[in-house]
Order: sequence, then structure tokens, then C-alpha cells
Amino acid sequence: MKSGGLGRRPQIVSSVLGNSNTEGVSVFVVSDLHTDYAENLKWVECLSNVEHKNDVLLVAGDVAETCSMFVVTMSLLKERFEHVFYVPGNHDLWCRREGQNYVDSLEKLNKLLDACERIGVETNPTVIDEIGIIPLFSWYHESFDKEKDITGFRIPSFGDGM
Ligand SMILES: [Mn+2]
Repeated sequence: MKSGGLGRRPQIVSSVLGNSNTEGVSVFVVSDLHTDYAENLKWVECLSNVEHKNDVLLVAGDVAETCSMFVVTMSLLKERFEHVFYVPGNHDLWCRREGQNYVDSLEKLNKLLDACERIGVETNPTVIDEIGIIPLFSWYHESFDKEKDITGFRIPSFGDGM
């Protein structure tokens, strides 16, 4: 097991999918699963076990507040998707429900990244079917965005066709 998640920023690695799916890979994005809530965990459990075997899921933070629920959730997702990517959200790093398990949020972050490695969840830049996926460990505020909104482009809901 590698030590430490911070400072671990390797090169982009090509990834070859071992399938001949002519429809190509679909990339889904989800955030704020908050599976500490039973109904949210149920939603994850109900995601298809067969529909997304070739697909990519980007998990954009706030999976759960405890490491144990994080592992349960990410394992369920990895069983359902060929590739699962993860970037941390603020709730994932909270320690208030972890007892004495972690000195601070940075220690917890390293544990979460180690868990991702064990489960097969990806946290490093990777190319899948010519799509570069670059997980960034940083936070965003809408005030950072000075560009005009993109309009006339419909992104289907995650629940469509699930
Ligand atoms: Mn949230």
C-alpha cells in the first residue's frame, strides 16, 4: 500500500477497455450521495448491476461522513461501473463521527485514498477511450467562473435510462 495521498500526482496513464462496445463509453457524474442517510444508500444499491459494466462514473465528493460508509458506498459503485473516479468533498473529510480514528482531516484523506486504491476506484489522471479524466483535489466557488454560461446543451439526468 502506498503511503500518503497528498503529493501523489502521477502521469496520465492510458487505459484500454477490453470490450468491443460499439456504442462507446458513457460517462456519468454524481455528487453528494451522503449515504449516511439510509434512503441515499438504498438509491446506490438500486443502481443497475448490469447496465453500466462498460461505463465511467465520476464521484464528485460528499460520499459519506464515515470511512466505513465511504468504503461500502464506493464498493457498491465499483461493482456497477467499469471505472469509478473519486475526488474528495468536505463532508468526506469530517472527523466528528470518527471517534479517535484520525488526528485530522488530512490523515482521513490519506485513508480514503488508500481505500480507493484497494477497491479499484481511480483518483489519478487517466485516459479512457480517448477521454482524459483529470481528478483535481481542489475546491471551487462560483465566483471563480468569469466565463459566459454554455447554453443550448442538454445533459441527461443521471437517472435517465438507469
Ligand atoms: Mn454535500
